[in-house]
Amino acid sequence: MEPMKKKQIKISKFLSYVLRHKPDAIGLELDANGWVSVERLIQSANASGQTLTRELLETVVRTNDKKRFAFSDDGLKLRASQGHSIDIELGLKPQMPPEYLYHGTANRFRDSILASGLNPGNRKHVHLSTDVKTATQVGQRHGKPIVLLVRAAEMQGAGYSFFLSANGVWLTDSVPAQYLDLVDQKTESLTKN
Ligand code: HQG
Repeated sequence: MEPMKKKQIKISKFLSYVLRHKPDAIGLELDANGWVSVERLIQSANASGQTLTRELLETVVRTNDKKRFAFSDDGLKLRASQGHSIDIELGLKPQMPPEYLYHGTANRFRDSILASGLNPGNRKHVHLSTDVKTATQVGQRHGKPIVLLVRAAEMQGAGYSFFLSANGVWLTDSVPAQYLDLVDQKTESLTKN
């Protein structure tokens, strides 16, 4: 990989850590909606040993493969668009989800999930994708991937809320097992839960 790309990935990981999980690791505090001042972020990053300039930050935000971070409209603040473990309020309005959404996970979690549903773990929300391919990539991060289909529109009809993050990830608080089906990835057919 080119050194420049490597540097950008390192900064993206640094930003994910600070903006989603541990701002206090570099002496920062997020506001109630997860924003941090760009100026203070740059200062704190440099003080903690992570070289960061406004230009580098703009490049990382603009070229990020999953568009993980977003500037405020005035350009003065930055936040992660989803994936937080700390208690912030993204302020998203509930939206009608597509009929089906997908969740990629590891095969070893299958029995537990089919018995007790999807819970957000350390994060604020369960993360869902609009397609099987993306879900498979998410699942691969944890081991041998499997994909679950979430009957999202049915769930929404039963009173559950869904939110669409600024970078296209669907979020919900939890998914009861009754709304899940296993996707057989060879045939992409469904195996009834
Ligand atoms: C699992 C990445 C056992 C769940 C991705 C998942 C995503 C259960 C793990 C974003 C369970 C939590 C989030 C249950 C859920 N029993 N295991 N009842 N309920 N789990 O990393 O969705 O690159 O917190 O299946 O693309 O994998 O970081 O969540 O495997 O959008 O931007 O508990 O992170 O984006 O793992 O990933 P995670 P996730 P970034």
